Amino acid sequence: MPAVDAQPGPFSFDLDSTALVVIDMQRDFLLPGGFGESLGNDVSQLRRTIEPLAALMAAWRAAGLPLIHTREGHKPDLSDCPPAKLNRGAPSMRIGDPGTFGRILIQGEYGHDIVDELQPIEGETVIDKPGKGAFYATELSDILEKDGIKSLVVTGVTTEVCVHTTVREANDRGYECLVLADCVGSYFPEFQQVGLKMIAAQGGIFGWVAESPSVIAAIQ
Ligand code: C5J
Repeated sequence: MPAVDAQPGPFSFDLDSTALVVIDMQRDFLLPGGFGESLGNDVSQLRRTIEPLAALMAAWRAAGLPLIHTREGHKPDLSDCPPAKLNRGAPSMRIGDPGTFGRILIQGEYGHDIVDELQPIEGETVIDKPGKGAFYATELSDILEKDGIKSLVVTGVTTEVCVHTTVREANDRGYECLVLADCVGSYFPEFQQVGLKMIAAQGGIFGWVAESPSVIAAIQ
């Protein structure tokens, strides 16, 4: 059973029951000129994850292990977007408005899809989720159960929002979660730092934290 150096201690996982989850690496969040940047965010804080994540995905695929992508977004008629989410804050652009890359966070639009460097390949699961967590109103739970998955290696954006929500949901459902610090990103450096600390604090209150090279070495 491979094990990697992690916080708060070694993370062991079985190759037959571990999936890599890549959360919301979408153009709307990551591309310069897109929705994320329109909110005043520094997208370079997210874009630094692309290279290590591409290397991890290549190694994961080479090892023949299951890879699951998620995308946050909504139906074109916004029927799955609660008003509380749609109307939150005072952004210059809202979900569903026309943006640089099509209607913002709307399924089927260019901006809603995953960045070119990390596009899914045939056979990989893509979960469309209306919420921050990947379990809420999706088929993820059924897929993991059907495939006998017990551990998740979690990557993507943003650390303190969709990554945290998903890891907390997964932890409550009994999954062991390893979050990779170099493959998750926040627009806010302080949230990145504290977000990672929160996961591994108190003996790993809802997961472990490591770096991707140690996982790549463990699966080769
Ligand atoms: C946010 C996400 N931050 N994927 N989405 O709205 O974290």
